[in-house]
Amino acid sequence: MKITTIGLGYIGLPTSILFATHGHQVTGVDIRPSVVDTLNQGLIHIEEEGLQALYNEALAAGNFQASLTPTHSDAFIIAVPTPNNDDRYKSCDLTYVEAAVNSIIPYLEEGNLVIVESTIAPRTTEDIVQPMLEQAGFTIGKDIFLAHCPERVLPGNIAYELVHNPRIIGGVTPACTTAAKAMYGTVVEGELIDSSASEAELSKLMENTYRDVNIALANELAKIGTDLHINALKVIEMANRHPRVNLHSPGPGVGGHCLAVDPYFVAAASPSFSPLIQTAREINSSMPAFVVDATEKLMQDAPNKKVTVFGLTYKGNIDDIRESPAMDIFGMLEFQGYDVAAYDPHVASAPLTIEEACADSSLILVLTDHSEFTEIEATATAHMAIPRLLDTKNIVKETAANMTRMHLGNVYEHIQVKLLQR
Ligand code: SAJ
Repeated sequence: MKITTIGLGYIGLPTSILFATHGHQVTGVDIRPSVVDTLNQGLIHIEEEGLQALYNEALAAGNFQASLTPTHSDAFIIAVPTPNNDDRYKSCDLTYVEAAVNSIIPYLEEGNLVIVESTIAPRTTEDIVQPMLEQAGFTIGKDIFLAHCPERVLPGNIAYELVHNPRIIGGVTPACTTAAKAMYGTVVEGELIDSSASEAELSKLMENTYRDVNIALANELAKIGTDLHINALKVIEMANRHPRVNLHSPGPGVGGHCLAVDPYFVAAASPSFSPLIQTAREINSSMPAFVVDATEKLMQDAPNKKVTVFGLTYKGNIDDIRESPAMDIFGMLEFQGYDVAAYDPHVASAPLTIEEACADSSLILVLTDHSEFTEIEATATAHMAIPRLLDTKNIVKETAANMTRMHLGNVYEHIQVKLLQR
């Protein structure tokens, strides 16, 4: 098949490469000339394990080219970003999706398949994209086939998960589902699940909302434990030994471009019926302030204002700092006048060595669960003003013997003033 992908980001590029390595002729379109140039020089512009090798394969087969404009194709896949609008409920900003749809309309021909892969608010395919195509003169399900097929991959493992995860195929009509299934069936080995576009949209959003709500429950428990002087981490560990309980882990907040974004799309689409989702977002968004509050109370007895942050990314073992609560905490502490040093072996813009970051520090704040933080060498922390550490991700297992180790389950033991007002 001839396939055009609109948007060559974290999802669009791996998806394009996948189809290109399975014998399809793919044109990848992006509005950024630098991305198109880099790709046409044989290099990928995102960091993703194993993807360059697959790209080399696609190029060797002569099956991929990057371009600034679409071309006539059998199928069009839209994989552009959908940020939050700056409105009351942070609704889904469809600017890029609409621009992408408009950009392909001049190239559409009878029999073509249009897939929206971007994460979108519920009902968007039927209420917004379908009318745009109909206005251009096409009958959906007859001369053009339209479906929403959300991806569900985990950054860092995209190449594998694109192939093996079950995939929801949400056609606007049954004929649309059949057409989309035929295309994905050429590359996906996981189950292809028949669905409608609206069900597919809401399912994708609720998968991330499920996780966000559960993390909020764990974060609320950490606050309750701090208030009542009960070790919440111990409570979670014990509760999870019940065969049907799976409490998640508290932390400094929820980051990334999925969990911290998608639940708002549901809430904005149905604000009166989503109080739980909205509250979960509020709880998770309040965690950076909670950690900063704990830090300020711990620092009341410090001889200086130096705090060391371990980890800036939104989760462990990746280099992505988008929507990262660690970055929020870093900024909030600087704003409060602290001298903040960051150590993150995964982030190029954090150049300090661990020794430099820890020198004269009165507190280490562990904000990301990078595996490097499991063991913290005694030599790295030998020159701290006060050897102590607040591990918000409960990842640290070994430190210098004189290090005071705190986590979100027991930080109350180390704070004189009450952390939370009842
Ligand atoms: N986190 C906690 N406590 C926990 C688990 C996670 O605080 O118990 C935090 C993490 O530190 C991080 C955030 O939540 O800040 C999100 O991390 P994540 O690994 O749960 O999710 P993402 O955003 O990297 O990827 C998610 C995945 N969705 C689900 O697991 C339901 C992925 O499968 C989706 O493809 C992706 O969102 C997406 O693109 O939607």
